Amino acid sequence: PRAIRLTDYRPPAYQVETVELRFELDPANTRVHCRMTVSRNPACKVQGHELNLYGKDVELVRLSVDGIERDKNTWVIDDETLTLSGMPERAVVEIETLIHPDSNTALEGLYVSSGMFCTQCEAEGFRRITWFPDRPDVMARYTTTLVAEKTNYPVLLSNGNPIKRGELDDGRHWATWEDPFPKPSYLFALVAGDLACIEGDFTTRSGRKVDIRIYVEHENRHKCEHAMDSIKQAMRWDEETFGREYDLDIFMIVAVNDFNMGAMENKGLNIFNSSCVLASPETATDADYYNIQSIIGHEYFHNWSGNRVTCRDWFQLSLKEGFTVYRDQEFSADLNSHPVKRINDVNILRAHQFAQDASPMAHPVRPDSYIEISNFYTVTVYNKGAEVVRMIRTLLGAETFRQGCDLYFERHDGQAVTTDDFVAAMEDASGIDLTRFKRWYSQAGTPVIDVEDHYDPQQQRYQLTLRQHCPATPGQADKKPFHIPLLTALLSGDGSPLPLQLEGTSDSMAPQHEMLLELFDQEQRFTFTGVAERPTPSLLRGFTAPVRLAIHRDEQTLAFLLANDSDPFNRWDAGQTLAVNVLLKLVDASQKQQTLDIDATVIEAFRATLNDPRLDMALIVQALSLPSEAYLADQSESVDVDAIHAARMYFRKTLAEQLYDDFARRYQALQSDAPYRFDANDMAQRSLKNLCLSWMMETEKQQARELCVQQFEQSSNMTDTLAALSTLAQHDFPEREKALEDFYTQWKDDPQVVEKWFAIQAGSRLPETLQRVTALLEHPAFTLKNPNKVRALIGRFCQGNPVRFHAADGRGYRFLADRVLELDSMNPQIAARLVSALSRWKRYDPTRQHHMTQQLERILSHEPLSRDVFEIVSKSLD
Ligand code: HT7
Ligand code: ZN
Repeated sequence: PRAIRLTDYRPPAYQVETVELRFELDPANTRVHCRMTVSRNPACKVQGHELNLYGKDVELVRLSVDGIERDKNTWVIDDETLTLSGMPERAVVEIETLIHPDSNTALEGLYVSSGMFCTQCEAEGFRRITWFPDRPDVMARYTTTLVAEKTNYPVLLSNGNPIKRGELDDGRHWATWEDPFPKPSYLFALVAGDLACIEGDFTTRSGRKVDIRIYVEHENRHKCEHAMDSIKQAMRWDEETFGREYDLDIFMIVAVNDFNMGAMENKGLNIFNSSCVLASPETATDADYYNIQSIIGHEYFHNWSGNRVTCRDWFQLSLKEGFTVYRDQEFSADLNSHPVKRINDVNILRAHQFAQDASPMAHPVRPDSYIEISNFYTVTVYNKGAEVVRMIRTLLGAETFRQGCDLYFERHDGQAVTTDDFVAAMEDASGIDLTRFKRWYSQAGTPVIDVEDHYDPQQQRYQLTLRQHCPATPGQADKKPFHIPLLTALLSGDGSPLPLQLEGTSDSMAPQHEMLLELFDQEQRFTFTGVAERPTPSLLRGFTAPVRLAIHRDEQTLAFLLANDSDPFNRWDAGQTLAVNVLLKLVDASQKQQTLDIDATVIEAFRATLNDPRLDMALIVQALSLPSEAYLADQSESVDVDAIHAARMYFRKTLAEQLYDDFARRYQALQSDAPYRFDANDMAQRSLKNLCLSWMMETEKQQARELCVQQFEQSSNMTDTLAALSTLAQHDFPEREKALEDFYTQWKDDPQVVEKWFAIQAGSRLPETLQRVTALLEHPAFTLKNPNKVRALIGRFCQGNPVRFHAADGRGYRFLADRVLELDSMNPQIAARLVSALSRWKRYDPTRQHHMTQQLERILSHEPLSRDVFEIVSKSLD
């Protein structure tokens, strides 16, 4: 397979003005008629009258230009590209194709899921429907007619507004939809099926009444209230925060059971994985409710950041994804809690994106080459991309940033643009030069900032020396310095932030207690004057840049920051660093087979946090959640999976024994009979209660076991039931099997709950987990054809259970490779996501390295192999 490069980008020779599509829907053979008006693109400077169309797995029945039938000799097909030469300046091109939705297991293009037709066209799925200039910079107006048998497919949907419908005399009916907004083909969608419709409405601030419709399978109609509330919240929030209004008369969401990702922002017709829409207190957890709200927000916000203004090419993916993740993060924070949201987002970034940046798959936020674009829907493009937007907001200030956004939307409405265009709008709105800042888009890797400080009590001067470097990444050995915003405070002995005066700047009227330091060069020195005592620096407050801080702080300093820092993020971060330091010492002791021990001050710091009445409950939960094994692995020179697991287990058991009474007291005090509400306060209470339960269970005391079983049996909401069940699943007690069985019997008809049941078993740290997971592959509720089931069982085991997946004899790796090879011909996107669990083999000991590379080579030698899996495996072995 060939790599596609950003430097090879050329504007298309032809633009498409209008597209008329007619689908005669039939699961085995769907006939697609596409009529498009094309014209030469003035932006294309090369001479020539060649129209390039892309197609994959479509049978070409007929092709005509201006009504004249063309035969095979008048075009050339090379792989996925069909080139029609001798095209006039303007023409009407008509194409008829046959496709086979019921055998489409890749879930790209048009396919059948639980008896309904649906589509997924991003990134390059439209070419599986018809031959078409399937690239994001070709934007056209679509009119779509769907024809289908009426009893099985009473609901016929596409983008835009419904304009006509009718019946045929052979039992079929039809509907025509018209989308007034020009869009790229990746935003095209259709749905046909027997679905229930839940209706709501929203009046925009300019007075437009929008009908909101959620389509789901009939048995799920009672699970849509939260999604409906979330849509209205998102519509309101985007008006208030970004001044963006909805622009069609209808906004629709459809829930689909078989879906490769979470959801898709098709214009006016968002298609969602059922697990990201459906919720009821009995079947969905707080985390599900939270997730649904944020994903609904995310897809809705794409209506502007992605649909009205879209990407010129797929290298610009972060233009819409990074910006939209930033927008959904702010939405969730505004509706729930800012510090908790920030902590969760940084946890994801550090555990997954930093790891990707340090792997063979490292790539810039704007990649410069790819083999298969589906492999670039990554934490780097999404989450680091969001951090880049957040840094721009930090540098410009909230108000100017909003002006920059307004300018960007106004300037580029209806266009397909680049991340450079986004940054240019920010520069023009603010007058700030972001030339160097743009390196965040083009350079991969996580910068490291070394911190050195010096205090001179005589001069009352405090000096911070900051040096940055960035490790090499594939194809980028040397990096230029990044422009890094570092929000900083200096804390006095009692924890209050000191007034700040930077040497060389004039006195400001109101003294600042927090200052944005901007790092541009490899080394910079900041000198603060009038500092009356040796301060404790509080750097990178709120995590203002996606960097690693290399700063030596002893346990006393970290404990001080944990107790006193006025920035809630840094307070939490100090606690995490303290825990990491203790855990890494335990790892070291475990490797040397020394006795393990934890200092009493650490235990007392945890006790004080648990019992602090002033602390927000949600923040207590964050503070008492130990760094994950994945994060500890990232912090280690070379990963010793078993020692990391042993150290973490020892920490959990010791702390649980020592604080048992405190946990039990809090657990009892947090009991409540109130009906379930999705509300920040109630959620914080439930999560603290369940955190106490899981710590108590580490002691394996009879009382804890009984409480856990009691909660499992008596709770009326899935958050508490699942918390009890997941805790039980970690312990080899007889209660465990019974609970797992009872749970399945109760919920076997609810696919989303069955997914949880698979995931809990796959995530168990018990030694027999791989055997259990292997046996579950044969379970009647499991199928490789459903991505949610694959993610729940195989994904959870390989990506969320390090100690069992990385078994020293390589069983876990062989299991994964077997599944990847089985899946590759069915659904390459999902196979490629799974195989990335083997990418970081260099971080492990020689025996594991050998087992991992053996499996990677085994996969690579398999024929045929999809582009998706080929790219990940070959880059991993490079
Ligand atoms: N823009 C979408 C990305 C996407 C996708 C969604 C579903 C299935 C396959 C997909 N490939 C790419 C989702 C989003 O980020 O909003
Ligand atoms: Zn998105």
